[in-house]
Amino acid sequence: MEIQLWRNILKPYELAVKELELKLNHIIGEYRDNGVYSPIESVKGRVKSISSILEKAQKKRIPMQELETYIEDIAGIRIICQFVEDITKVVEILKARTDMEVKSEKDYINNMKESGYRSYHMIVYYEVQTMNGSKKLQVEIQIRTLAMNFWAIIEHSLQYKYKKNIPLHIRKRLSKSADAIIVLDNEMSSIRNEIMDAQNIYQIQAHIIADILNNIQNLYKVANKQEIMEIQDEFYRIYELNDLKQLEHFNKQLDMITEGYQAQERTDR
Ligand code: 0O2
Repeated sequence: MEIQLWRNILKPYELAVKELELKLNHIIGEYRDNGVYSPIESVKGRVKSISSILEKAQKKRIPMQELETYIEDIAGIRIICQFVEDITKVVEILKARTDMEVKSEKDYINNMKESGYRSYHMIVYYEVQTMNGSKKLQVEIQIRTLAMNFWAIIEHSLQYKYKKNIPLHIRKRLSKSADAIIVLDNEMSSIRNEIMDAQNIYQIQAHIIADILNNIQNLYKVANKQEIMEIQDEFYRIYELNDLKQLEHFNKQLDMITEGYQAQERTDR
C-alpha cells in the first residue's frame, strides 16, 4: 500500500485518539474541580505504528482490505487508575457514555493471563467527523492500575528484546512479580480511603488558595495599597499555619470585602 494511503487510513484514528484523550482528561478535571477523587489518574493514547499493523496482519493472516475490521487496536487508549476498585468505576463511566458503543470486553484483572498480565480491555465503536463525512472506528481501551501498568511496560520491553521468546528463568521472575503486584494493589486498596482523603484535602486546599489569590488580585483594582498589604501579610500568616479551616474562613472574609467594594461601586454610579 502506498504511504499516502496509509496516512489517509490512519488520520481518522489519530482524530479519535486526540478526541478521546481530551474527553477523558476532561473527566479528571471535572472530578478534581469539584474537590472529588477522580477514578481516572491519567490517560494516554496512541495510534498503532504501520509496522505493528503489518506484523499483526501477517501473524493473523488478515487481508489488507480487511485490516480495519479485524485489527481492533489501531487506535488505543490507556486509562491508568490508582486503585483496582477504580477500574470498575471507569468501566461504568465508559458504558454510560453516549459517544461510544461497547463491542466487547476482556477482564484480565479477574482472569490474569498466563504471562501475569492484568488489565481490563474494552473494544468500543467511536464515531469521528472527517471531510468525507462521519466514520465509525474501533478503539481499544485498556484500563489498569499504576502497578499493573508498571508490570506490563517492563514485560512488554522484555518481549520486544527477546522477540516474544522470553527465557523461562525470566518468565518465572515476571510471574513472581505479577503476584507481588496483586499484593501491592490489595495493600493500597486497604488504605484507599486514607489516601483518597489526603488527596482530596490537597485538591481542596489548592482551590482555596487559587480563589484567595484571585480575590486579592481583584482587590488591587479597588482597594488601597495599605489594605492590600495587610491582607497579603494575613494570607502568608494563615498559609504558614497549614490549617484548611482557617484558609476557608479567610477566603470567606475576602469574599465579603470584595462584595463590599462592589456594592459601593454600584451606589457610586
Ligand atoms: P501492542 O504492541 O501493545 O499494541 P493479540 O492482539 O492477538 O495479541 P488479542 O486477543 O487480540 O491478542 O488481544 P488481547 O489479548 O486483549 O491483547 C491486546 C493488547 O493487550 C496487546 O496488544 C497488548 O498491548 C496487551 N497485552 C495482552 N497480553 C499482554 C501481555 O501478556 N503482556 C503485555 N505487556 N501486554 C499484553 P498487542 O497488539 O499485542 O501489542
